[in-house]
Amino acid sequence: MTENQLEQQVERAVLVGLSCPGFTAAQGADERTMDELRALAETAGAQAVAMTLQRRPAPDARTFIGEGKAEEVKALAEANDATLILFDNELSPSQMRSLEEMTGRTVLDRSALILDIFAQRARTGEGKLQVELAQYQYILPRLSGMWTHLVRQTAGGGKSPIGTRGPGETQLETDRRHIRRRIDKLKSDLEQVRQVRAVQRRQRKKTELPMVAIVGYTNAGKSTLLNTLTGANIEANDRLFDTLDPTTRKKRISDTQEILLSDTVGFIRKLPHHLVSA
Ligand SMILES: Nc1nc2c(ncn2[C@@H]2O[C@H](COP(=O)(O)OP(=O)(O)OP(=O)(O)O)[C@@H](O)[C@H]2O)c(=O)[nH]1
Ligand SMILES: [Mg+2]
Repeated sequence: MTENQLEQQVERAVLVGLSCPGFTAAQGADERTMDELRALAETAGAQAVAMTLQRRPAPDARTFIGEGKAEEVKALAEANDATLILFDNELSPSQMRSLEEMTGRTVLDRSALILDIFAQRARTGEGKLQVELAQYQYILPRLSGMWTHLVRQTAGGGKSPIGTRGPGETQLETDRRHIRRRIDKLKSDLEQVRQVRAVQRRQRKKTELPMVAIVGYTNAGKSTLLNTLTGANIEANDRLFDTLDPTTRKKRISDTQEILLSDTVGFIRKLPHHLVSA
């Protein structure tokens, strides 16, 4: 593959954030969360080509950032050849739709982006079930219109454009009831997985080994630490949410004492609440 072809595969994105005096930390955007959004975009396979942080007294009901700013974002996208506009804040379904109509570009918010990364990364059965559940829960209230123009492929697909790795198109646009049924099914499947896990946990408790978890911000070096301490062969990479399916290893810490050491999924600011259990 030539370099030119490679370049074409990377989606170019304009990053947008809005700061308002009345916003909570979870609602707002600032330089720090915008930096994080850039890292999230790169992890998802997009290149941030422009960035703008808007301040206004309150969000605009229709366009969120205000009509004038939306025009500016459109011009930025045109000037930079961007196909994608990524918001650091959560948008309402109708705001997303208005912005897509105004800019002629795919508009995604932070939650959609994180969901997309999770869909790329989940490896185990349980991880995949949880991501699919979170995707459906995110999509359900947004069904009317917004996703319909996106060409959706199968969940977890590798090649589809960012924001389109999700459940298939036909179900989404037409059948809310189908999605609700699917959500129920996923929940009951997960419940079964949980019961199996509970049994495993009880067995582990019977062995009476103390459990230690390595926790911290995503990309902090948790998996690397577990690898170093136990010789486990977990992937450790310089990208966000590399580990979604945590590993546990036994570790001898003295002549008489062994412990169980677990890797965990990293923290990030403003994680969409549907994804917390995942
Ligand atoms: N300079 C430096 N880099 C480190 C250190 N520990 C890990 N890294 C690097 O930091 C990056 C992230 O490490 P990981 O172990 O994958 O981080 P993590 O906390 O498991 O990240 P997630 O699974 O994404 O939450 C990798 O590129 C590591 O090589 C360290 O002590 N010093
Ligand atoms: Mg890790």
